Amino acid sequence: RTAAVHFEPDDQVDRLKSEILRKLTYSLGKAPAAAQAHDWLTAGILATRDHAIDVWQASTKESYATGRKRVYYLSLEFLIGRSLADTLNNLGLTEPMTRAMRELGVDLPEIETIEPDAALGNGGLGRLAACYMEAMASTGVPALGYGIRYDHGLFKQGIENGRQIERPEDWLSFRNPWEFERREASYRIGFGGSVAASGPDQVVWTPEETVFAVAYDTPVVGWRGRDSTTLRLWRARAMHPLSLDAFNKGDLVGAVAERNRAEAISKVLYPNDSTPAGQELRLRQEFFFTSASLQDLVHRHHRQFGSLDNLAEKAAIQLNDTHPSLAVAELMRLLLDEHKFNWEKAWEITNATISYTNHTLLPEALETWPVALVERLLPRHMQIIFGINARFLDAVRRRSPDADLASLSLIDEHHGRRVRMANLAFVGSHTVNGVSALHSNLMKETVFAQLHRAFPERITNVTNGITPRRWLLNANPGLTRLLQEVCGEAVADDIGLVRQFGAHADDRAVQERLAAIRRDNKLRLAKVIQQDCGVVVDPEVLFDVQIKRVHEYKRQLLNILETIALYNAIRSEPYRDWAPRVKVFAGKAASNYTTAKSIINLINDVAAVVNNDITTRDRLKVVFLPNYNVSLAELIIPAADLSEQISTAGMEASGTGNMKFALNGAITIGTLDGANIEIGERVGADNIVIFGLTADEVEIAKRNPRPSAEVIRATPHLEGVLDAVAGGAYSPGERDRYAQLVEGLRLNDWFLVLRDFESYHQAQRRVDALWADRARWWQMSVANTAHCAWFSADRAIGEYAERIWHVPAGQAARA
Ligand code: DL6
Repeated sequence: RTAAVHFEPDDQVDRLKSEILRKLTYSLGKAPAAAQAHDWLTAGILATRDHAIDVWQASTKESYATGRKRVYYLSLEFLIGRSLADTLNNLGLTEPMTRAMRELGVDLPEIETIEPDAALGNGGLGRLAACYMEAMASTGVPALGYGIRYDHGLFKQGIENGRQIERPEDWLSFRNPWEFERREASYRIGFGGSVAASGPDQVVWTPEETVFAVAYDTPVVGWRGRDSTTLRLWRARAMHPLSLDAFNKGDLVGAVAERNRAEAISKVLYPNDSTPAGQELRLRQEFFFTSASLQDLVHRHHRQFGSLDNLAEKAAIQLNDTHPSLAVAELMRLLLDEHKFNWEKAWEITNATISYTNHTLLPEALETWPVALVERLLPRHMQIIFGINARFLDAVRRRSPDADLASLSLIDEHHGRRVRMANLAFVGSHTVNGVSALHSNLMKETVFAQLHRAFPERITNVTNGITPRRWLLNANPGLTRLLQEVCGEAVADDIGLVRQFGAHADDRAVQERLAAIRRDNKLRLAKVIQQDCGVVVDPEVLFDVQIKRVHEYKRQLLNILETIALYNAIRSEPYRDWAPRVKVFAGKAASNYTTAKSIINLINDVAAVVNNDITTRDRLKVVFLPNYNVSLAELIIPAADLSEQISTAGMEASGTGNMKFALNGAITIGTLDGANIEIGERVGADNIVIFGLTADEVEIAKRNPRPSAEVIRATPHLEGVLDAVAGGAYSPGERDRYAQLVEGLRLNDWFLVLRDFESYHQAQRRVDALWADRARWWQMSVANTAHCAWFSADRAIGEYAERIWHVPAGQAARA
């Protein structure tokens, strides 16, 4: 198939100009002379969207005409970021649009920066979902992504006096020009009420409360505009938005009470990462979007094929983590109660249609809900879950009488009765995957050990991937140009071609080009650092970067403590040839996560001391960039020399930032955790800096913890660093600010910050030495870029398509 952009290049600019002007005039009602920057942006988006629609409609028409199997990707989070630059790039319209805007007196790159980030996610899990929507569009896998259209995405982070403060995010304040409201696609979502038998094997659920889910659709165009997927996000609306009765009686609050309660469901994204929120509203959100999505896909399937018997042949439902686990019970309900299947057939269809991705093994992040709450909110679903559990445990008991039924059960009886959402998803799915090789193995050995024994074929691995369009082509145009010169233009179509870059690792000219490209990227970042942190940094120094959610297991604390040790060392030997560095941090902490917020505070306090110290001025700077989001990542990653991936081994399921950095040529300093291991395998042990305990050693260390005092005694400099922090050396205005943080480490080094300190410190000295030998550094950088194409989301989607969904990828299928 040819791209949707089919007019001649010479006509393109004129045509786009007139399209923009038409949008400005007739959609926004603005004359060019009166148009503000955001008007031009909206007109540009609307003009671009028209091109996206051409692709979208062709894709949809084709997938209906051929009756191809479709993927339904259910995710509570889609961390999209900005869309204009990406869409233009995928449509091949970046250049003509830039020229068209220029001829209209508008600087496209400048107005692109005022597009708000769609931050409908917390971190890796949500960003992965966004990458996969684009990769499915790029590889021709027909797909719909289902989620929630939150009015307010992830909070905006401000830093005041070194502390994180949260402000509401408001991405819809200038409306969202990408989306289409689909009033006709609205479904009733019930909560509460009662369940009654209405005949033999027939059950009727009468909810006490009903809200509407209304669909909002956005096209996601793939590379070269060949195909498009659809992102369908649900907004909650009240059945009765206004009670006139109450209003007429003067009860203004009561008049809109139902509306407020209903709309609260899609009001805000929960700002938690790796910790389940206990609130009832969260469970309402989960059921709301799951039910709407399943009703929608069942309805569409029925309309297209006239029967649900072949649902599994034509639909693959992927659960992105356990948030949509209720899909298992909801699909059963729809099949049993609305389509009158018997239990066995309904279960066969459900199991053959659903698959589940696990994204964390952290016990505190594994979702469970009190049985009493589920029973009150979703009485019919609770019955179905009990029904699934009884049949499942019976079957296991028959097969293996000595099986550990208590840990297999969908109900945890230990902490009050709670529904284990991971067990529900596992039992209801035909395939369950982890997101890196290590993580998938750990699933089999730890959290899912018993379930794995019961279903030894069910767990598989699909290592995560990232879209090279956003994270290389768009984010790093300098490197992309170089790669195209060296590996051929086609590298944009086939990222695998970057492996040819490896042959040029020793080429001096290539190394010089790389250094110049990196320097330009660092200059761009340095400007933002100066603007946002008031700190001047030199683009010649090593940019050492840790950007991600702030969490104890990700160990920003290890990084900042080692930074203090380095600071002390530089101060005591100022004339040694230290590798000058800037330590760049960015990341948000969940609003209720006190320790993570304290770590942010500490980083900023250390920055204040270090950056004002004349002795270390040219050697060390520390900056914390506020409000980390997708757009900031796009700026920072191409400017990084060193990528910090230092989680406690066994705790980071995969990581995806690690892949973005490596593909852009940064060197990883990291533990043998998540996908770091696979990055190491691909780039080679000489081109990555590994330190710390392995996952197995971490397990042993946790079972036989060494007293912290002993570890500290055995670790040079650590005592001094901890004493200084605890004693207020970095918080002179509030001396005991970090007393608890340090005391916590001394009492229980759960994340092995102290245990891994020395190994990390030594690894950083290896980095110093490598940086001093710049030719070696650029060799390593080339090797990283050349061997990381495997981390493309296209590869990951190819694996899902072939091994889990059994959908042929479009281009191959049509060839
Ligand atoms: O799989 C995407 C991403 C991984 O790369 C990270 O390693 C992992 O921490 C993250 N998991 C979550 C889990 N949250 N919950 N629940 O965000 O997934």
